[in-house]
Amino acid sequence: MTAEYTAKDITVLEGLEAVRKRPSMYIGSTGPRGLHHLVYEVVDNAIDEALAGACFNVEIILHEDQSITVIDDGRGIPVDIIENYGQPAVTLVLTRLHAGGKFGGDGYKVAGGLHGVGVSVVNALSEWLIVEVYRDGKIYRQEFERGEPKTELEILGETNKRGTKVTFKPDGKIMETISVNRDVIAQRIKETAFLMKGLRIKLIDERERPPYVEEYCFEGGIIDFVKHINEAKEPLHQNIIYFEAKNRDDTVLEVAMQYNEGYNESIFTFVNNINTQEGGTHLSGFKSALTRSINDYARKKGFLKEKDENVSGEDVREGLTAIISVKMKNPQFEGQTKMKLGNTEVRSFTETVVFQKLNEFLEENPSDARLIVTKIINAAHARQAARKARELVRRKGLLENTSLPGKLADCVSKDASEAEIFIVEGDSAGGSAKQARNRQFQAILPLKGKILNVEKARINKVLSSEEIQAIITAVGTGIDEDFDIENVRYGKIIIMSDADVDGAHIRTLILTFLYRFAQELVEKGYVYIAQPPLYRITVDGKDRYAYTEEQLKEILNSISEKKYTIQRYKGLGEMNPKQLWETTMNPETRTLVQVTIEDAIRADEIFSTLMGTKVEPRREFIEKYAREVRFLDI
Ligand code: 28F
Repeated sequence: MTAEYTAKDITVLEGLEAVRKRPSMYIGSTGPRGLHHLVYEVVDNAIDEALAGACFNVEIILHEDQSITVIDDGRGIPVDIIENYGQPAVTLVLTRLHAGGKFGGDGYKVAGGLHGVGVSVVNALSEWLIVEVYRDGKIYRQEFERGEPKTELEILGETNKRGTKVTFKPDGKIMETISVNRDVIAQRIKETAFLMKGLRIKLIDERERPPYVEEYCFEGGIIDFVKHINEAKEPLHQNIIYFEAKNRDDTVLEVAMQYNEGYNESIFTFVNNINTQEGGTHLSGFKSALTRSINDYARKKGFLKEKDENVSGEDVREGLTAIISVKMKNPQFEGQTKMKLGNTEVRSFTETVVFQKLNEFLEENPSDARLIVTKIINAAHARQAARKARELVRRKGLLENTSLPGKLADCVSKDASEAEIFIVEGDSAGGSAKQARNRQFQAILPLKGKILNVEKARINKVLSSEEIQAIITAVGTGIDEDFDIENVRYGKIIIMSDADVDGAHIRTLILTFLYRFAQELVEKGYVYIAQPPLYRITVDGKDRYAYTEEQLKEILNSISEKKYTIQRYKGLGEMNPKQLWETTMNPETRTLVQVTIEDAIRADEIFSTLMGTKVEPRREFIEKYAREVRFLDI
């Protein structure tokens, strides 16, 4: 045996141990996010088979014992013995780190972000895993424990099926939680189904009686995706613009787009079904083609009169919903989170295709074209007006830190890492909060009732709202193009509103504003929601607080014989400063819910549904989520 062989062997052993020792290096975290990564890793392998054109059905089953099964009807992981290793390919795939590409696996490979670490990582982090392969008329099976083979690869019998089935139970010794959130999985599966036209993906949750079953299959692909996003909005034109093209390297580009009556841009880009959240060459190619095509058309048809009059990139994207999906052999991912496509050839390919096909669409659909161009020219005019308004505001010093709003009760500390601001609904609650706070590090900004609904207004209108100006000035970062996180004055921006429907509305309005105009604050975890209690229960002269109806029941059960009084808080204003401090503001005793953007699409959906102009989807949403609205966690 050569020294080299021994060395290789050791590396492999270390590989699997390394995964168990430092799981976060491979799956990001051992919390819920990491757990879902394990599921995606296995699902993505099935989706890769579909990308290769070899699989049409995928099934995901969440079992009662918290194990998870994924089945596809692809070619089945190869089982032949690999030379030099003396083991079946499937065993190597499950026990070697990054074995995926090593044995000449071709076709599309998912390799972005945290995905594509390889199913061996899932195996290493599973209490047990069973793989079954249906291939060449036979059923193959092998079992593993914590990444190590417990059986040889055995032939169980015969079958006329094809495909791969993996069942695994995440290791509770490593993962903080092993209970998969069905909605999180469903959201992602749905997205994948949109991107893989015609692929049937079934989700079964056996942890419920009777089991919950949902099937996702979209014959329209990304056209259905755009329809879905625009469902809660008012489409500007009937026809969804769609095109598809393939280049010499077999790179497939698909674009679907439709304008709506709103003002926000919702462009989502994907490479091999991975959401490229930082964009990249496909996005920049699309943007420049869109701007060029619209300007050319608008000039040619006399919408733009002056020779040097142009609409800007921002103008042509106002109210645009678009999906750009690229499927390609060797994607290069760049950027901070490896979610930006780097391949330069994709830029020119996308730009050429989009320019040509968009020109065709505009020529062939003159009534849609007129609606679109008119909207864009309105946007350009509004933007010029907004620029003037902003300059005016800037000149007044309102976007800078020079003059803080009069009603802000600022804190003593100027250190953003300890300072926090409570944005409070109403003057009376504001008064209580001012008395309750620790003025060393807690600032209070009382707002007068409802703030402007920014989903329905353009930026100049937004900026002219007094309440919005107060928030901007107090927080210090500026907004939109002027946004700079360096200038943030507080490390925590805490929205404190009543625990009722009105309070939820105000909270959502503030969140919408922050999400649209200071997204980085949300992304970087600066934004929190205070959790005031619903009830105060007094027993033996001592106060206890219930934050949910369940907690109230628990407390009432636990004190069954004793005399008690109960107060239902209808608003923050009903609490005295001491109670407000104890329950909602004191860092030692309060709970805050951090607002995170897990998924820009979901957030966009929620905001459009809650804030948009259409009444019906909004009512449906509120009915569906009425109970959760209190903890709206986007
Ligand atoms: C339940 C999750 O993992 N499905 C998979 C295949 C198919 C092939 C493959 C997978 C070859 C040796 C690298 C078959 N025939 N579902 C899955 N289906 N992996 S994973 O090949 C892996 C490469 O090592 C496959 C021909 N080519 C590829």
